[in-house]
Amino acid sequence: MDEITIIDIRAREILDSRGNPTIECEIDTEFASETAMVPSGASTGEKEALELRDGDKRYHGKGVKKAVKNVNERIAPLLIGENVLDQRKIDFFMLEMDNTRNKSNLGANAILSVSLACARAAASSLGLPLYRYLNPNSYLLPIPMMNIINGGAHAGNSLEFQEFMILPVNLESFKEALRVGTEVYHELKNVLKEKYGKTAINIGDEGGFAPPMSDIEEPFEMILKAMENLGYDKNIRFAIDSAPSYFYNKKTEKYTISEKEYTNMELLELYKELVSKYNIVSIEDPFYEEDYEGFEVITEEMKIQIVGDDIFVTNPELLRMGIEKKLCNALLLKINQIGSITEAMEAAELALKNKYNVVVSHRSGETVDTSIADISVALNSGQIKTGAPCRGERVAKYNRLLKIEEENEFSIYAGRKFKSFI
Ligand code: 2PG
Ligand code: MG
Repeated sequence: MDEITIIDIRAREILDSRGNPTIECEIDTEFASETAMVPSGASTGEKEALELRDGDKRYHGKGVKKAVKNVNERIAPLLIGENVLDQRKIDFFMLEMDNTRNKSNLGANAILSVSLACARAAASSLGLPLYRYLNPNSYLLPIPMMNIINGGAHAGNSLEFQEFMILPVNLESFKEALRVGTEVYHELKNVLKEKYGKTAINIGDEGGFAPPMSDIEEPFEMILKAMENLGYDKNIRFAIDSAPSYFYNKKTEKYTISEKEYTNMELLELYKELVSKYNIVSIEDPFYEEDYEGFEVITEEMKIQIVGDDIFVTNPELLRMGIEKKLCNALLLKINQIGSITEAMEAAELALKNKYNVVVSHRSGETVDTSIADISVALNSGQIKTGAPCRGERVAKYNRLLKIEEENEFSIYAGRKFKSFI
């Protein structure tokens, strides 16, 4: 079948995992009806596509009625009658109608809700799971980067780094990896409770614990203890997302960690120390998004994965610049940063073609939409970042990956024999 007509498109305002409004879009074809829900970040890159919010009294200004209206009254009439299989054309129709650099006219949230619902409706109409529709040669189940200690903008504690993640590796399957990572998470809960008391097991936005720590080495020490208690020393690697817009001072161009100020090169030394002490295989956003010097030097000097999130915002143009300047060696792929499936896939392809790794990622404000699980498998990129194995909106993605693995006898778990990403 190469032509399946869009019969109806409807959007509505729903809530995300932080209780903020977001947009859900439903698309009907003759054969299927599918919905997509849009996530939302807290530590956003300055060049992300614009999330259209109402700015009035409702929901402290965060309502998305305007974006919903744009889908129902402007995008729907444009796309009803089009071929749902023509993802590229559908996305470009919306981009043309929007006609701005940052999607501020229709709203990136409005555009993405339709773009993603369109891909989901196309897959369902053909009777295919989303990953197989996006790529018939999907086979690689990703290493879950499980964010089990939260800091920065995602938690009410004093840790500057936003995410302390564990990667369960040297295991046969995704299913085993999820089990090992989850056991470490639960053991960490015991370790934290014992050391700091029960308030330490409150959780942050992505389901990781938010203990009252301020020393940057403490999270690693506590996780190490949990791993050792369980005998998983060989199965866990560490990754961090520094998300430094939270602790960077644009005026002084300094980074403040545990009340100490660092220049970018001093911060680099701190990273080197941490990497030599703990088994860290990946650092995301080690520097502020415009600190190109920091990114260039760290990518050159440290032979680990350096992931670009706020610096690239899933934008093919910015990624192209990064590739030329040799900034990072991996892309964090967040579809809502750019606002359409076509452009996000273009960014992923560009990265993979230039030997950059791709980490498919959730946002800190999420929904139970599981499309990113399928996208990570479709890209065979081998890495997904979707929080702790706790909180329904994060677990939904992990559970979806369990199903995908079960459906695919010939799939391979990306972390089966892991040495390093680089
Ligand atoms: C990040 C993300 C997701 P946010 O910085 O990588 O973990 O956070 O969605 O708040 O930008
Ligand atoms: Mg990040």
